Amino acid sequence: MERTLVLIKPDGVQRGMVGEVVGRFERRGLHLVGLKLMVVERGLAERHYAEHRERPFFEAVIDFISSSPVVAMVWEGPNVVSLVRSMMGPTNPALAAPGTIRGDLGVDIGQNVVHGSDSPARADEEIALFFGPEELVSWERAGSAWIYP
Ligand code: IDP
Ligand code: MG
Repeated sequence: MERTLVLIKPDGVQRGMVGEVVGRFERRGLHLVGLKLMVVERGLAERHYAEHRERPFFEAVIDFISSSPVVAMVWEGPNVVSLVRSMMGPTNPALAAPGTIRGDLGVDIGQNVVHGSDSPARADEEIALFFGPEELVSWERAGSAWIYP
């Protein structure tokens, strides 16, 4: 069973989109194993976005993700990494299809509502950055056999 890190970014929290975003993953049948509201301090932001250190937008991304609280979540399910990425839509909401989170809720490439890990290996690293093992809960969701046969 795969896991992925999802962040509802500061714009999503400030705009009252927490329930909207969480509800989409719940309705899809994904399994929630971790969730918290938190402020991302700059050190964590820089580790999280380390792959973009040389990019021109790096400072702006660090400023933005640390500017206001985020909701950090871990979701579990078969192929959950790519499934969440397809539900998010592409990085630039202007190119995201209606029906995706970014295509329905965003217009700006910086303020694009959500983050989702881009590979299972990266997901494991990002989950370890944002959550201690004691914060992740193993539980059985009622009716899960009707989602994952
Ligand atoms: P992703 O969030 O779809 O995985 P990445 O390429 O990993 O996209 O970029 C990380 C974040 O950096 C994006 O979600 C977006 O907020 C921001 N970003 C990416 N490219 C640009 C850009 O060209 N201008 C401004 N911000 C960008
Ligand atoms: Mg990325």
